[in-house]
Amino acid sequence: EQGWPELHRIPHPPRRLPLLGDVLGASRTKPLQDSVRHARRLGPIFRRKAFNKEFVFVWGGALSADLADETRFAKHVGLGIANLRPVVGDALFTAYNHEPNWQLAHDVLAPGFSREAMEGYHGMMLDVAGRLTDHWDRAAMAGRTVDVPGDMTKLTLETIARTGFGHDFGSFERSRPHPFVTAMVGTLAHAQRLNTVPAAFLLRASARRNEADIAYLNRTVDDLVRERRRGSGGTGDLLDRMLQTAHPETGERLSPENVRRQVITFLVAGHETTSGALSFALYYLARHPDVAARARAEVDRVWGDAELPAYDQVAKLRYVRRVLDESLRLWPTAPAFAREAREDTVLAGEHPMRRGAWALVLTPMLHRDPEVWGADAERFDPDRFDPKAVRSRPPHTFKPFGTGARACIGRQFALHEATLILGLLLRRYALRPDPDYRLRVTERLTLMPDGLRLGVDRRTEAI
Ligand code: MNH
Repeated sequence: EQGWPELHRIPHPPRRLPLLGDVLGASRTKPLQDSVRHARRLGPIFRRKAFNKEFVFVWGGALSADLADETRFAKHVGLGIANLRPVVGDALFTAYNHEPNWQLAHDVLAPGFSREAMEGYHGMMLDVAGRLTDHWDRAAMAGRTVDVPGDMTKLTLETIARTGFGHDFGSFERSRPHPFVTAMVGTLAHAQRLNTVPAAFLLRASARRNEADIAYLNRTVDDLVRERRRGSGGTGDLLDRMLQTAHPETGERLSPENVRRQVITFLVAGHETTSGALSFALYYLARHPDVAARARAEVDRVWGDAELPAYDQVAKLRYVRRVLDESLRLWPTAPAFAREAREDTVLAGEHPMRRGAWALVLTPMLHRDPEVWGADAERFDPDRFDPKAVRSRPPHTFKPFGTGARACIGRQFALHEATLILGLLLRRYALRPDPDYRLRVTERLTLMPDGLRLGVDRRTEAI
């Protein structure tokens, strides 16, 4: 029963393959969307069996809100995240709650996401955005469509590399993704595969490639750190904090091995999910010209004819932010997080759990719970995030950034960057969707709209 004394009361799919559980029936490359399909049939809490283990999934609003209670539950490092431990060990994202390096790194790096720090990144974000718009201007001129996820990935990788580490990957000068991105995608896909492929020998080739990918990530980061140590330091960015800042109370510092793991973590966590969020938002903006027109009118009004927005002018794009929130509601690009019981407890007064028992919160389904979001939960509607509508919903029912002490440290960074970019793009271009495109979502732990291309035209009407 694995920590759930009344597991038998939790529904599960029909078991056609008693030994392998549900796995072989599952889509190997789209485990999340496969779970979503089960969720729709089985209800707000259900279980699946894989490799003879039971995994409990939760998505009902009331159950998920109960799991957000930090006095009884905490982050669980399992499944996809645990599979990344060989890459990034006890760095922030993958640390177990009890590992001392979590608190140390959290306290040292949190000031890197303060308002003052963010204000310092703003100018660099604008510089990187300029490389994107140069690229899109050329496409517009030539009448070529743009590769949305590809370009958003270049943008967000350059942004975190530049603001966090003073590094330039030169993504926009390349026709193919930077090898760092290829290696990163490789390790994420391998981590996902470990959950869906039933026997290690089937993964021998993938595991070998994974070793090479990890070695490449390590090498890239070691070079970057060496360069910084040789030079006179950066501008007080994340890397400076990692290398120079001692813990305010204990005086402790991050070890070189830990710095390497943190740098990889931030380069990966700091761009992959934001890239997906921007891509989904652009998909919806292109599909909903009324929404795009309203958002564009807001940008014109708030930014006026200033050539580039000031830091404060980004958070004032309230409607653009709602477009982003609504995109993250339907496609939260980090689509699940796990919670474990700190002590023996009863989930939502119904399901006893022993200390250490855990469940996976399926965010895309939590964000579609009809009891929270209404019968039209599948419909894209940014007005769901106007302040009155937000106040009318129960707490802990919108969780694209996770929850509690281990929630996303980069949330403000991602929101500032994404709102800024959407504002700049809306102001500069009209978006032309391909009428034949049907949304396909690829998975490599994170979500991304596959093959999304858009036509872009420079706007001609007066601002
Ligand atoms: Mn982010 C944790 C989603 C952008 C760095 N992030 C999380 C979690 C979610 C998440 C969900 C919690 C996972 C869990 O409970 O197991 N993050 C996102 C999304 C975006 C995002 C949807 C963009 C949109 N994240 C960013 C950016 C950075 C970043 C940008 C860095 C600049 N995230 C992190 C780190 C953690 C994290 C680091 C781990 C925090 C911790 O455990 O202390």
